[in-house]
Amino acid sequence: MSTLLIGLGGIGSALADRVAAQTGLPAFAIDIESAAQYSHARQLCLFTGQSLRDMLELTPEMKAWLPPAELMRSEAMGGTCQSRQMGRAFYRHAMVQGLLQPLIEAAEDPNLQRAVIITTLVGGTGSGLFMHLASLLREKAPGLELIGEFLMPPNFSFLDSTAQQAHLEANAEAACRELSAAPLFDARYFYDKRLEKPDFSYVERGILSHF
Ligand SMILES: Nc1nc2c(ncn2[C@@H]2O[C@H](COP(=O)(O)OP(=O)(O)O)[C@@H](O)[C@H]2O)c(=O)[nH]1
Ligand SMILES: [Mg+2]
Repeated sequence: MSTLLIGLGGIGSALADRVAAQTGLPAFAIDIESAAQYSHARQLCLFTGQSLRDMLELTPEMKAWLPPAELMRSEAMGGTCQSRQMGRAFYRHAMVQGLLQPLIEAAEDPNLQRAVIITTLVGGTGSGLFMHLASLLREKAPGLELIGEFLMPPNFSFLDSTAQQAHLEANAEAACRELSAAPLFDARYFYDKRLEKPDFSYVERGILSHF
């Protein structure tokens, strides 16, 4: 079956790259900035050098749903800082700038039958934009089968900060509510490991076992 892998965020991108290396499948790695060099996946970076404030000037419709607090967080920290709204802002901006065109072209290939989106639901990037990306794929390729390979909060029990843990749970819950409101995916969840460090090789093996 003709399949495209799409990794979102840092962990999703790394996993998509490793699965692509072992299967030979085409893959995209979508993240805010280029944090790593991938051997197989094509990288699409959503950060264009503009601050969130500049992005808002270019795409003012985002003001309707982007809270001012996210602007301050962005100025202080960069990235999406575990904020799903920031992930969504980067996605909207990238769409307006045409940055996702290579992915749209790959999705529109009439021979493509399936897209597998690999992401954690706990952060800001993948969790914030995966539903928007799925809607886009549905629009561009209505017959495409969509599979979600999702990492859930228990995978991150190694994080010692309670504040960070709270974000993980809230983000995953919000993402799951969106999923149940618009069930675009045949979803598979990875949640049953108590990891002592960020080693997601069991997820990689799990995804590979689905092919
Ligand atoms: N301590 C630690 N935390 C990590 C590591 N990788 C990911 N995380 C945590 O896992 C969350 C999700 O990771 P990531 O894939 O980057 O999410 P996204 O890019 O926002 O979609 C991050 O917000 C971090 O809290 C790591 O190597 N070490
Ligand atoms: Mg990240």
